[in-house]
Formats: sequence, structure tokens, C-alpha cells
Amino acid sequence: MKTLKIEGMSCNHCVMAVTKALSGVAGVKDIKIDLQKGEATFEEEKPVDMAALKAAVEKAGYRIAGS
Ligand SMILES: [Cu+2]
Repeated sequence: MKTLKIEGMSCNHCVMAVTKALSGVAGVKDIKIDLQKGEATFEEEKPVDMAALKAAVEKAGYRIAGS
């Protein structure tokens, strides 16, 4: 399981937007988002391209902390 800190999420709409963004990246499955902690966790079905993940999150209007 991978955990990412996501910056900029403030409500359930954000949770849905980030979930949708992550689900569009190849290899990502079982996404769970904790709005309070600002964390997204997911399973890697196959190696995930972190650059693609970062780009997808940023395109949705959020940021992966530390990236
Ligand atoms: Cu929101």
C-alpha cells in the first residue's frame, strides 16, 4: 500500500476529484482518501508511474506534498 500526502483538499468534492484523478493512472486501485489527514492510500496493481500520478493530481488542482 502506498500513502501520499495531498495538499489542497477541503471537502468531499475534493476527495472525489482526487479519487478520480488517481483512478485514471495505470496500476492504481483501491483508493482511499482520508480528508482529515489529507492522505490518499492505494494499492499498486502494477508499478505506478509517480510522475504521471503527480501530473494527474496537479491537473485536478491539488498537490502531492513534497513533490
Ligand atoms: Cu473541496
